[in-house]
Amino acid sequence: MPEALAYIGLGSNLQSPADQVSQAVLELAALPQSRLVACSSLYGSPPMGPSDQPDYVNAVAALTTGLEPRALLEMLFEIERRHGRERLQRWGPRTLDLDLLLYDDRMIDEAGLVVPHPGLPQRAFVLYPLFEIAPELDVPGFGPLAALVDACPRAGLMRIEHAPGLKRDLPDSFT
Ligand code: 5RX
Ligand code: CA
Ligand code: CA
Repeated sequence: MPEALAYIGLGSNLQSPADQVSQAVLELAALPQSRLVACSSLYGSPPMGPSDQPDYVNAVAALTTGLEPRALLEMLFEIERRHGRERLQRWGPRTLDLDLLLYDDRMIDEAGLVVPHPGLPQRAFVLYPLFEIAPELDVPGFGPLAALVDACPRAGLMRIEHAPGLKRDLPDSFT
């Protein structure tokens, strides 16, 4: 079965968000037929959307996978459930949110499965971590990632640390 390259967005703002995100990266790495090939630093940012909730920790991971998009999505939901994800209010606080951002260069628009993720072009907490690990990427339907980053204010997004066990050197110019 052919391997695809998928990018996953991670977010948490409850119950030790940095630990939730770091642990979830390890669970992504352990998915069947999949290998973790890159992971961004962790980033902190104020909530977008409803503002009456704690700040978030976000990151983006890259996986090569033999899983089809729908199978991968189901496994992301399973990891969210293991982290005690409860769906109370739309865009409310959560222990863990995993979004399938990109799957190869495919454009998918099915019930519950839209790729590229529709929020991607406007969300600093997705664009900047993604750019850290894939600066040359073209986003299907939206063009060069670098142009999306240039058009998107950081909106308080701060790089806070490397993902544990995945420390790498970044250029000194990198903030
Ligand atoms: C709704 C995102 C409206 C943006 C959402 C996160 C807008 C968030 C997250 C941060 C949400 C979806 N804010 N808000 N990180 N998720 N910083 O992961 S809800 Cl405009
Ligand atoms: Ca999300
Ligand atoms: Ca989600």
